[in-house]
Amino acid sequence: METKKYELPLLPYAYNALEPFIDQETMHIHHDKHHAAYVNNLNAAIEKYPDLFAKSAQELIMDLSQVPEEIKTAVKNNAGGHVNHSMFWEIMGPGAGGKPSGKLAEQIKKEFGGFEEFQTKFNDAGTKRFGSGWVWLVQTKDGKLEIMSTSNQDNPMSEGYIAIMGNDVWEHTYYLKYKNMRADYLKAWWNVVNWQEVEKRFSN
Ligand code: MN3
Repeated sequence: METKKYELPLLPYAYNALEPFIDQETMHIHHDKHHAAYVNNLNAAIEKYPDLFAKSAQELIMDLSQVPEEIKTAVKNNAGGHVNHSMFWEIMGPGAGGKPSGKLAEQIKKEFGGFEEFQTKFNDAGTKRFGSGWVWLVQTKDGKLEIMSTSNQDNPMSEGYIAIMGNDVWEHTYYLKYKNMRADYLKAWWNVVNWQEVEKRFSN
């Protein structure tokens, strides 16, 4: 059987494209080292059960019961890291920011009271996540929006949610520029959110 290894996607813009909100050096370390390590570690784990290379990283984390016990934790962490970061690069962009539009904007207004209220709640959930993890806007099976946070590289897809957008609150995301001020990073991050990409992930 032919095995196709998981690959690190190219950053869809220049490393300095998100300046001044996310600095170039952070982007290099984050993409070229951290994300690359998740991909390499995922490949190393799956080598032992190469039939699993037929599944996408997303398929792996959506149903971890199909993954042998011996590599389950490695797959959860590293397929999660691969899926989460692949999304993260795509939902950011240069000259982005602003607000969502269309159906997503309407539903955010309906469920959170308004865009600013939504941002405050999202930032709050990201600030309160203890240690390393992610903060998410997810859609439930019945189509409702929720804000949640997860630890480590856990993805809400493993719990049956659709991940619409997520922000990485591991220190490696912000420490060079923002030091310990995670809340400042969370506020600045809205300036690089590519709402067109986020809206693609929202189904209505
Ligand atoms: Mn990260």
